[in-house]
Amino acid sequence: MEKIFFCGNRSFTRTFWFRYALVGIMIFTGTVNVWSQNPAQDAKMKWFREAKFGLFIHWGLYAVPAGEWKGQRIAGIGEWIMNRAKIPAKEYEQLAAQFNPVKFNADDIVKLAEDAGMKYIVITSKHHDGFAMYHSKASKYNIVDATPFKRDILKELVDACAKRGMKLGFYYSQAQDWHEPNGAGNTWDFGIDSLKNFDQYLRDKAEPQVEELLTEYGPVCLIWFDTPRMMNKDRGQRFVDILRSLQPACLIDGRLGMAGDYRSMGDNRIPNEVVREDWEVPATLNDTWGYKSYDENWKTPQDLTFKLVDIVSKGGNYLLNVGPTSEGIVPQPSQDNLRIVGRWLKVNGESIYGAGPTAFGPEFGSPNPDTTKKDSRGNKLFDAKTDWRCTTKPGKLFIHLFKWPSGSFELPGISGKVVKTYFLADSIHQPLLVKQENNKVTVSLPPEAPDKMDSVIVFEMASN
Ligand code: FHN
Repeated sequence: MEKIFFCGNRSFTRTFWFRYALVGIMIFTGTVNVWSQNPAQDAKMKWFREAKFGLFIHWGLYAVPAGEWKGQRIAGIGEWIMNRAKIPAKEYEQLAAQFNPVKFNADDIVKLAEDAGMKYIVITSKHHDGFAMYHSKASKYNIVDATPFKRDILKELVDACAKRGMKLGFYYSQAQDWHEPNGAGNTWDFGIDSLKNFDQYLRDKAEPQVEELLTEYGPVCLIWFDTPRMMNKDRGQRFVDILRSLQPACLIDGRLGMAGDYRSMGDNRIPNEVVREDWEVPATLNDTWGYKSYDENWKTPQDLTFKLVDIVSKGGNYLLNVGPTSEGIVPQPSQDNLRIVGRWLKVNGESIYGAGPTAFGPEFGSPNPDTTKKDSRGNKLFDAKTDWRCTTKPGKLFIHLFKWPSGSFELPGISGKVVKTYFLADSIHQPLLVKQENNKVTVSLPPEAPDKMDSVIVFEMASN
């Protein structure tokens, strides 16, 4: 029978700890940090694996109604208002005449991403409503030809990103297009999707528009396809061919309808444990992507910091969204909360950018013993623990403490020799008092957490 070890109020078997100790040894020596595939793919994924944190921008005509239609608040996410309120395409189209975001300043947005510590931006070039936020030749339904604003905001963002060394990618709704009779999704004007000539829509609009994005806007770091309704292998492959021929370095997300360069998790869905491949979680700051004037359900900076660390410790990237208003302003709470995370990252960025996942695992929690219980989506329950997380770099463990322990912190399952321990925020790296015995390290801690959001302790490990 296996011996049981206790940690806090949980118990683990010897095999369990042995498994994590082994993983730990590999990370300390730098042999695993990214999910090695093949050298060409590794080179292509390099910036993404380093970046870890990106800014998503959902911006379009839906910012004008901002969640209300004809005096009624429309339930659900703001950019879906056309669908939720079943607004006829001819009526929704008229929003373009009111779209005049004179306060938009590309440099301010890129600066916000930079202040937040984000390394890439992905903006909606065309969402499901079919409206292009750039000067498209394939469809006059675009920001330059159809609005009084007449400015190509993607061009402005390209220039602002180039100035600040920020990577830029484009969200493109390849399948749903509620403005087009043959696009997927608009059943209230154009009837059921299965009777549409979907390939004609793809050939006339979606494929030419993706070509435009890849030829007129310089190097594009990724195309973020979404909701692959009606997509099949042939249709997906046509987009892959366009991308590979025009910009082979451009990444494809996980929602094209066939394999991309990385996996896109569900919206706001952080996996329970480490996922050993390239992945990203798209997430909201409140409960909508496109601006809704009355959605004030903001996540706190503490929560955002925890989520960022949680995601990195599981091997992924965090793509966090803002929804600018119809004037082109990012809501103040979004700006404030992102900048607080950015200030934490300025001090603790070494533990995030280019960092690998945890060397442990038990800190995430464990599946609920009652396997018959399910969450609202039908998934088995997981009892998550949130006291601490671990991110790694060769030779270093970064222990993120979210709940400050009294007196000391115990880290079981370490087989290598700890040579130095200090707070990452401490510029002189003053050593902390450490005791190491029987694969367990105990660090003595001051009474108060140096950082209320997340105090990071660095463990430097001996190379053998
Ligand atoms: O339907 C869209 C939604 O509007 C939003 O763009 C999100 C972002 O991940 N993607 C789809 C739903 O998953």
